[in-house]
Amino acid sequence: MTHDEILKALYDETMVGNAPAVLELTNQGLEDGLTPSQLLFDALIPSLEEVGARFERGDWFVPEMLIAGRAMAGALEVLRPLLAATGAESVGTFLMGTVKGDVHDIGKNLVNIMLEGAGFTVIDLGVQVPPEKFIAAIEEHKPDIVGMSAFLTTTMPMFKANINAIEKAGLRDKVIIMVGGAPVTQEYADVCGADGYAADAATAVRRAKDLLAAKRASASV
Ligand code: B1M
Repeated sequence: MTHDEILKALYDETMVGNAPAVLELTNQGLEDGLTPSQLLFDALIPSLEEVGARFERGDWFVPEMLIAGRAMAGALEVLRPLLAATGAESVGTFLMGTVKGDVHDIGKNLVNIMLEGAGFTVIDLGVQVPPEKFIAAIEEHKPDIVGMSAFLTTTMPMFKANINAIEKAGLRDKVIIMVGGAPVTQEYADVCGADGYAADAATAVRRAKDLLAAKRASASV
């Protein structure tokens, strides 16, 4: 198979949720010299975007989204060690979770992988994380940055609820807060009182590093 054929097959098999084929094509692509980024950005992510578009049009339903998501998650497990750094000194601690009421985690997991790849220590609280769990984890792990993902317009208000709870617990000035997820915008992040927003995993890493550098610089003057 040519590289284009592998990418096309990976796109197609992810869309129909054929997890064994997705795993095989991911491994085959890597063996044939495709990079993890090509597999992600030229096949896996566009495929899930198309699944979402079909769901939105009413052509496909939740089970189709579910099996496509599972197939993508299997591929991510193969790509994780290739994208994540090995043995690099930690540049900071990032506490991450998908907000209460929301079970989407593929995007969050991808952000985590890219953060690990950039040298962050990532503590992942999983999905459906309520405010009290964020607070307990901030107290326990003392992270530099708290990241929250929301993928539904109905769960985005949890950002503000979490930030209010963090403020009430007296922890707001101890952490940088970043938000993200498919429906989130910079404007929404500003309204919630977050310190940072990013539209995708690569930008999230850059933004995290910039925010941390700015905080450390202001602390040292
Ligand atoms: Co659902 N879902 N889903 N879903 N799902 C979406 C999000 C949706 C956009 C589909 C659509 O209508 N087009 C829509 C939300 C509409 C809206 O509110 N605006 C939707 C819906 C409606 C629902 C349900 C309500 C459906 C129902 O039951 N009727 C339901 C809700 C369940 C719940 O959470 N309570 C539901 C359920 C599910 C499944 C469980 C079946 C499955 C999730 C599987 C899983 O995650 N383990 C699923 C899936 C797979 C999707 C789509 C198809 C794919 C999501 C995905 O993984 N994308 C999605 C459609 C779409 O997004 N196009 C959809 C790939 C991923 C790499 O991208 O998630 O955007 P993304 O992550 C990006 C950025 O957002 C960013 O970086 C990531 C990597 O680049 N980012 C951050 C993420 N977090 C960040 C944090 C940061 C910074 C950047 O800083 C901290």
